[in-house]
Order: sequence, then C-alpha cells, then structure tokens
Amino acid sequence: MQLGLVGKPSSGKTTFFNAATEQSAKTAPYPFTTIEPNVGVTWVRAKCPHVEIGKECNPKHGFCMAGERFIPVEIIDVAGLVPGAHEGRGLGNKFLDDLRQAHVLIHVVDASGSSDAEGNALKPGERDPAEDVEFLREEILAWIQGIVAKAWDKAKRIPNDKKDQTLVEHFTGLGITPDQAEDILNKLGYPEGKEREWAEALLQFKPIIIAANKVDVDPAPDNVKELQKKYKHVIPTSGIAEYTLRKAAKAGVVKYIPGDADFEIIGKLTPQQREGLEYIRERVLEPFGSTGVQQVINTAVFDVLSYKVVYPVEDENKWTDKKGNVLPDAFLLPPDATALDLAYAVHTDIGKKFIAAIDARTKKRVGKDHVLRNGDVIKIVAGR
Ligand SMILES: Nc1nc2c(ncn2[C@@H]2O[C@H](COP(=O)(O)OP(=O)(O)OP(=O)(O)O)[C@@H](O)[C@H]2O)c(=O)[nH]1
Ligand SMILES: [Mg+2]
Repeated sequence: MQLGLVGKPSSGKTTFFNAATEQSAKTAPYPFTTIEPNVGVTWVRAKCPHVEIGKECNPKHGFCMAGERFIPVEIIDVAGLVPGAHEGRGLGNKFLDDLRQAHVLIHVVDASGSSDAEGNALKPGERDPAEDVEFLREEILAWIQGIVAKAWDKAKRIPNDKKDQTLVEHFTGLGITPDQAEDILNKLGYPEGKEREWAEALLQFKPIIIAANKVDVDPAPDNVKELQKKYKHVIPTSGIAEYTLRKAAKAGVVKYIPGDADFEIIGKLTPQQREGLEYIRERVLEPFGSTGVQQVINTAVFDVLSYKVVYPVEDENKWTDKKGNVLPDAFLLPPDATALDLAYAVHTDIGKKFIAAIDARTKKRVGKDHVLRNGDVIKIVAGR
C-alpha cells in the first residue's frame, strides 16, 4: 500500500510528509525545495481490538496508543508540479513516474491562496485554490496519457494474438489490475487516437483526494467550503500544526495522539511555545476538529480504497501468537479479501495448507471464501 503526495511547489507536501512520517526532510518557503523524492512510512489509525480483551497488545509493526492502533503504510513525496509540466515546464513531469505504484494520490493544495501556480508567494487570498485542483488534474492526465501512448507504441508492434495482453500488462506498472485494464480495452478499443479517453479511464483507478492545506491562514476556511462544494474528498489540513504537535509529543511536553481533536500540555514550555500551541488549538483544532493529516491518510485507505484491517492470531481465545504476544499483526487487505487471502498474507505455506478460519469473536468456523470484515480477529487453521 502506497500513498503519493502531489501538488504545486510550496503547497506543503514535504511538511505533510514530515508530519505523517515523523521525518525531517527539507522544507522552505520557496518553490522546488524537493527534487529527489522522499519515501517514508506513515500509519493508518484504527480502534485496536485489545481493548475488548483488556490486555495490552504487542504490535510487531507500527504501534498502539491509548487503544488506537497505528498500522504502517508507505508514503512518497515528490517535487512540485506546475502548469505545463508535461511540456517540460518547471521540473517537467518525469518525476511523477516515482508515483506509478501509488494507490491514491493526495493533492496538497495551498487553500490559503498565498502562492501562485508556480509556488511563488502572494498575499493570502490572491489565488483561487480551485485553479490548482484543475491544473493538477490536467497534468496528471497528461502524464498518464504519455504512459498510454508509450504502451500503445509498444503493443501495436506485437503480433495480434499477444497484442491485448501486452497492452493490458503495461498498466500493471501503474498499479492497475489486468481486469481493470481489460475493462477499459473492451469499452474503448485500442488507444490509437484515444489516448486521452484511455487516460481518463485509467485515472478512475488512481483516485485523487484533496488535502486543503494551510487552513491556519485566512482566508483558507472560506476557500475550504468552496472546494468542498466543488469536489469530493476535500479534507482541511494543517501540515505544520500536525508536525508541531507530534514534535511536542515526542519531546514529552504535550499529550497528543495523531488525529485527535485536542492535546494536553504536560511539560514545561516557554511562553512562545505555549502561544504556538494555543494558536494551533484556536486556528486549526477548534474550527476543524483535527489537523486533518491523519484524516487524509485514513480517508485514502478506508474510504477511497475501502481497505480493511484484519488481525490474525494463533490462539482464538487469548488473541495471541505462539509466543503469547497479544494481537501482534495487523494486515491491511483489499475490500474483497477472504480468509484464504489472509492466510496467504500471513505466509504462502499457510495459504497452501489452509483448512479453515475461526472468527475469534464468535468462535465460528468459516471457509476459504469467507469475506473478511474491517477489524476482524481471525485464527487460520492450516495443515502440517
Ligand atoms: N501556515 C502554514 N504554512 C505551512 C503549512 N504547511 C506547510 N507550510 C509552509 O509552506 C512552505 C512550503 O512547505 P513545503 O513543505 O516545503 O512545500 P512543498 O510542497 O514540499 O514544496 P516544494 O518541495 O518546493 O514543491 C514552508 O514554509 C512551510 O512551513 C501549513 O499547514 N500552514
Ligand atoms: Mg517539498
């Protein structure tokens, strides 16, 4: 599972990335700060089943805080994209190839309207952020169209009996399944002269969600409302607020769980630090209910992709593995994943020797085709 950050220069992509991954890649108030991509691990947040059995969990990956489980997903931050990138403007659009494997694109928009299309500073409100949404979609389409053109160029030289397969397989590199590509092929026919339609069809499988960023700066709150009227999945964010809160939590001066609606000061602070945190509370948390960073990641994984978290255990009564670790694993699986898919995700051998699965809550035995639900705790019974 990989999420990709896109947007014009200076919209706050790397700040969002740093907040989400707790890294410290370079950020700056001028365009094209990022050139080489930043890759890191962030986490989706889910209620941890350990609260149901009253025992602390022992996660092998990710972590758990106050009954909230954080499950790792990859996130990648790339250079800024400007209008005309597909014609070579700015840094061009070649670097988008680093996002080929991303399941969802997170468009980080400067909702405060304080930078032009190239990311140069303006007075807040001078730029309409909806224009950024429009041009970015165009640039992403142009990029995909380029991939379609290349794919067809290759496939058209291939003998007829292998042509379709070659074409369809080319798009798996874009995270598109052969079935999805075949559907497009059946609907549209070969891409010759239809590269644009193909690109639009492919974009359906590469959804874009909008992080309406810099909500702490007026007139971002008004702009967010306008964006939400126009587009689906618009989430108000302040990357810098989330970054600050996570730093303060790491330093032990505040109690804050990523995604929470508030924080609590527990350490010694200078008056300036206190003021900074109060600013975040007043400008971000109170009006919007959170900094939005965690909400963007959860929306991408659970709402847009409809993935689910499933917890495999060895002991369906104690919810442990062989060594007694409580709920050690949490797997993110696609919407249609079955008990057998979970078995394969645990280990190929377990998948091959699958006998049955047991729902650890109801103790009911289910077969390989049983479709799992979000939050399921499952024991896999496998042969030797
Ligand atoms: N007020 C405010 N400023 C922010 C926020 N997020 C980022 N910034 C500022 O915006 C500027 C640009 O941030 P970056 O994270 O470097 O932006 P970027 O999109 O990665 O930029 P490029 O790498 O140049 O494409 C920096 O000065 C950040 O501090 C936010 O939520 N609120
Ligand atoms: Mg950057």
